[in-house]
Amino acid sequence: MRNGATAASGPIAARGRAVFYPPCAHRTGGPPVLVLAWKGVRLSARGVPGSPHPDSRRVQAPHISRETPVRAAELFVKCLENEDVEFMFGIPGEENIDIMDALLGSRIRFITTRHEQGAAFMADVYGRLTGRAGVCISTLGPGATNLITGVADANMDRAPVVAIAGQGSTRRMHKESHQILDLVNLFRPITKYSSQIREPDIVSEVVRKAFKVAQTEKPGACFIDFPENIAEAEAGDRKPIEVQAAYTSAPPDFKIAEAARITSEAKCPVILAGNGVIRQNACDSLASFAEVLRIPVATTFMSKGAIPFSNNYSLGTIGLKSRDLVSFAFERADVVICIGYDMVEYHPEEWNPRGDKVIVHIDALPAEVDEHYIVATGVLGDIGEALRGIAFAAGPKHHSPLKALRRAIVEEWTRYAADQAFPVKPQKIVSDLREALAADDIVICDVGAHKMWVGRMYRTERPNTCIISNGFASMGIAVPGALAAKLANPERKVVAVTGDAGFLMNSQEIETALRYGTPFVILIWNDSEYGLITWHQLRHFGRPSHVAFKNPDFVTYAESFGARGYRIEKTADLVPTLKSALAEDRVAVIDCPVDYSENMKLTEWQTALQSPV
Ligand SMILES: Cc1ncc(C[n+]2csc(CCOP(=O)(O)OP(=O)(O)O)c2C)c(N)n1
Ligand SMILES: [Mg+2]
Repeated sequence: MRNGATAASGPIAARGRAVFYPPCAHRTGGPPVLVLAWKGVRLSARGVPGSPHPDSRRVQAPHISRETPVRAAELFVKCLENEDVEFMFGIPGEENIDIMDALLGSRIRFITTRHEQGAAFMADVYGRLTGRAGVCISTLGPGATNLITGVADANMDRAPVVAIAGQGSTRRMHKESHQILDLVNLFRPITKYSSQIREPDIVSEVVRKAFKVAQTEKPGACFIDFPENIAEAEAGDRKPIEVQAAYTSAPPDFKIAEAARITSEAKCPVILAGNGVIRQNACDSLASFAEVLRIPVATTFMSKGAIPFSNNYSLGTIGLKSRDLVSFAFERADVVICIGYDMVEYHPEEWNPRGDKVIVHIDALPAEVDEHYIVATGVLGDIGEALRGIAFAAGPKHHSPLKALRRAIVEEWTRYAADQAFPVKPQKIVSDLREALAADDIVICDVGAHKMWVGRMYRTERPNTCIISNGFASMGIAVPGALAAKLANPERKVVAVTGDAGFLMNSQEIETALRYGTPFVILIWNDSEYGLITWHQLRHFGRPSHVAFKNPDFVTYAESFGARGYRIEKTADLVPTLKSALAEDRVAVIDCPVDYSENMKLTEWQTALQSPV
């Protein structure tokens, strides 16, 4: 509770100073808002919303009179605007009401979610797609702990995020007190920077630092804890700090020369491209590098689209723990050129089990220490500059022995296009999804067996068109992530691909999406199981253990929100249903039965696989 007052409820909120604000002008013709303050009590009366669109409730900044000192919460919101924050995702609580109130006067669009985890995943995917920090906010205690999974996901997937939590007063933090947790320490292991605003004077520095750290290579999550008594205190005439973007310097010439020499001497080099290539906008440089030097490229799950699959030097995606066709490129290779690669995405032991590969490491930062990743040379700095420099200095390969491998991969990826078996084979779902979507459209994939198939076989032509969480790899990201992707890219189609279990972890955000008028498609792979875990169990023990469950009727469930529901009854319906769903102007849910007997068939096929090169 704040200053002995009860929590704000209903249309009247009490707090503030002795100033009267006239009714505000409206941005979107919404209801009038009257804000009145008197003797430490501020009253705000809001009319009944006239329009169902939540934006209609947004109002322009009340004119703050000269006598009104700026509160720290108002300065905080100004600092967020200074960082060009477009959206904030979250749930209001008692201890963040000063920020919530200050947001009424802001151009920042607030997205009120139905779970803090949803808010954090939205910030996560927004950050990953735009390179600018996604922002999420919760109240203290349970609100903040609900943020944790999404914040950890962003941090490990190198997505810039600034997470904010309201906090109890600093006057009760030294003792046992209702809902108080040491949030700064709780968030420390899952962020790059975690700090509390202990004085109104430091608001601008803390916010600037959080955004700078979150957005600088390697990006990640930052956390700000904002105690309620500091948020409501006066901040005087403090201003936001000027935004100065950090830059990555060019790599040193002698390192470029060393990498060029190793590349020229290599007999059968292969490139492993990671998400850093996409983050640093080096995709075109990667394609030129591969073409000029005639070296094939495999991408990780998180860098799908870093090189177009239609490029003859693309070997598709590597990421399964088991041996796959693309693995033979690494078995054959003497030199592996790792570009923007993070081992959190795919462990080097998987492609360098004997530790005998010559590794060229090209990235913004030095490599993590790992006995399977001993680098011959590290080229640190701007990735595009490094690739251009090495391509200029190195000699091209005359013929890559890996060309036949691409033919085998293309053949495997296209074999299922006409398959009509029902339930639908995973390969066929991936193939139909590709057929229904344009090259620029966006897939947000959840975590499960479906992710293995999408990661392995979904063909991408552009970066950031297939978002897969493969650092933290948390279930539940797809539905909130799709909402954020649609907000960030309103002109593109978005599909959340999810398992039946992951879907129900954050399906409540369908309501959020409908409320904000953000249409996207949710494609549920329905197997009534934690399918990936079944797959692991069958591989290790030959039998499943406690992985089955029953699903609700997903079509009725979708319709109960006001979304559109579709059920796939035969395989031939999938493409037309996807196209109808994509044409909807609201959220559409497709319940697609999947035949996961293909999982173990893939395992058996992979075990018997002979190298085509
Ligand atoms: C939040 C979270 N809990 C548990 C896991 C471990 N896990 C990974 S995949 C998976 C099963 C996913 O099931 P479902 O969503 O139905 O997808 P399917 O594997 O059936 O395609 C589980 C439990 C995880 N990655 N994230
Ligand atoms: Mg499942």
